[in-house]
Amino acid sequence: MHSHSLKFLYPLAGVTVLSACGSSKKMEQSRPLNIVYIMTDDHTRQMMSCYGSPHIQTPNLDRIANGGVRFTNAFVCNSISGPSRAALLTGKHSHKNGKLDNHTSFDGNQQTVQELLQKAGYQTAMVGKWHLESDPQHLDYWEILPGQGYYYNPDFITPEGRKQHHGYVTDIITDLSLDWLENGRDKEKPFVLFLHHKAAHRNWMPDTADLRYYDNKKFELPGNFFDDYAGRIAAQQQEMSIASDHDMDVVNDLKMLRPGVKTRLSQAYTNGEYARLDSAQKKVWDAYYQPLINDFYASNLQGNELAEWKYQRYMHDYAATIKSLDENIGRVLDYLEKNNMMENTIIVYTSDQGFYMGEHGWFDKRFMYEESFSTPLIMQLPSRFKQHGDIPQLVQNIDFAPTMLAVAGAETPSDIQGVSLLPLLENEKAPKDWRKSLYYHYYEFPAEHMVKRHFGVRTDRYKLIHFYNDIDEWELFDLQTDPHEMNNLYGKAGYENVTKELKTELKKLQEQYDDPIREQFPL
Ligand code: SGN
Ligand code: CA
Repeated sequence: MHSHSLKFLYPLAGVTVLSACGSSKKMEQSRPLNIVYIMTDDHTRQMMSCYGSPHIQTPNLDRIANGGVRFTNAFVCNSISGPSRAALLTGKHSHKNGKLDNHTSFDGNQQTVQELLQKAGYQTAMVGKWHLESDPQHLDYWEILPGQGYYYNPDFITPEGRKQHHGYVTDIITDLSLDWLENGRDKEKPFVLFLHHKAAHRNWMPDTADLRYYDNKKFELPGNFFDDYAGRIAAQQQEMSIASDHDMDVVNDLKMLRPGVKTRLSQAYTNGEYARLDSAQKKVWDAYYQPLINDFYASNLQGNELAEWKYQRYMHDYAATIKSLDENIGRVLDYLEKNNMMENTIIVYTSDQGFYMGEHGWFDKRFMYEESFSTPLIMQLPSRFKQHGDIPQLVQNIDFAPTMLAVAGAETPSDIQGVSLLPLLENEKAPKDWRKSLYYHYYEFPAEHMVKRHFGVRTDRYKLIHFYNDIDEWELFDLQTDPHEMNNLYGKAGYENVTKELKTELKKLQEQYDDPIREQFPL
């Protein structure tokens, strides 16, 4: 068996010949692997037990990690939804695919991975959060949420127009995906299924069935919850603080709805998610939240007590939202197992970026700090792959497209900037010349949460960030001695050489990826 471990890499021509003569079962085993690419929204490693979450268990995600690999250094190139999705589909950094922030529309006429996979004989499907504004192209099947979509009774956009489905979004996205796997696809062809969940995006609306699941849980406060942001100017000026009533809204985010109480975002809740609950759902919802609402307004918490209460409610609702997500991932795994598809399918689980679960006192993402720059990445692999367990190499979301193309045995066009992860999966020893640093560039400012524009470089040990636009600040962190990035070493004595080396590396990356920003800030 092992001597044939590279068999799935043969080109498309071979597939056609085989599929014309082989029995269907034999063909299933010898043709290129199927890809089930599951991407959630804002799901972070701190909330996955396979990444050692101090908070919750995610047993079905553990199944994926146990059946393959866990990347311990996976990152995004721009920590926000639309740009992350564009990087996935193009294999390019934001300045090359044109999707710099959530507000610009993605040019769908450019080369995409689903187009190349389709040409290589794959069936292509996309279900769930799309968030690229322009219409999907080169997908044999698609059913997507408009914009962020809703948790309850969500609308979907399809090639035939809009449809509303009754129920909870994580269930529905899974139902649609399983239905396509069972009834929609051409079973003679390999496929890629992009299964893109809305969970666990703000404002963290759990399934009514899971509302009480974490009720007896007290979530441990991160050590730097009361961070004072000393030495980090951009961090002082963000608007994503749990403690701030402006940033984290007690009604919209924490559901403390009471007649007469108006907050910045209370209408977003009453006209949005809350309004979408049907009467049965609303009954269960209100029965759960009303006593909490009564207690909350009666206790009149202030200061740190209020901040900690907000943290507990945030963590509770986020965790309960993940409960349904994990169960629905289990349904997908069960289906693939039951249909003997584990040996001809790679299952990827990742998120559009990481998230803050109270670290630095925050929710949301955007910063190049570890919690949001990183993204979970685990894969269930057929047994012919040699690699198992942890993969520590630096990888990035621009690597997904070339990885999928390599799995398909298709050529990767030279303008794709990521690299295939297959060599890391196939061999127990990683290639010696694997990349030594990663490039990051975030653009969405001024905008919600007010995270300044910045770019930077991360190596195994260090991170150098430059914040620009209406600010001109540098930050340097030693991740070995300061994993929580509290101590900005930039400009401190003794770090001159490290800084110089990192600037040289940053310059090299900006040249390699051809980021025009380098003309504005020559290094
Ligand atoms: C919404 C959220 C923000 C979030 C962005 C981007 N506000 O605007 O908190 O940062 O989405 O998220 S909300 O009041 O509408 O919930 S992303 O994952 O799509 O990039
Ligand atoms: Ca997101």
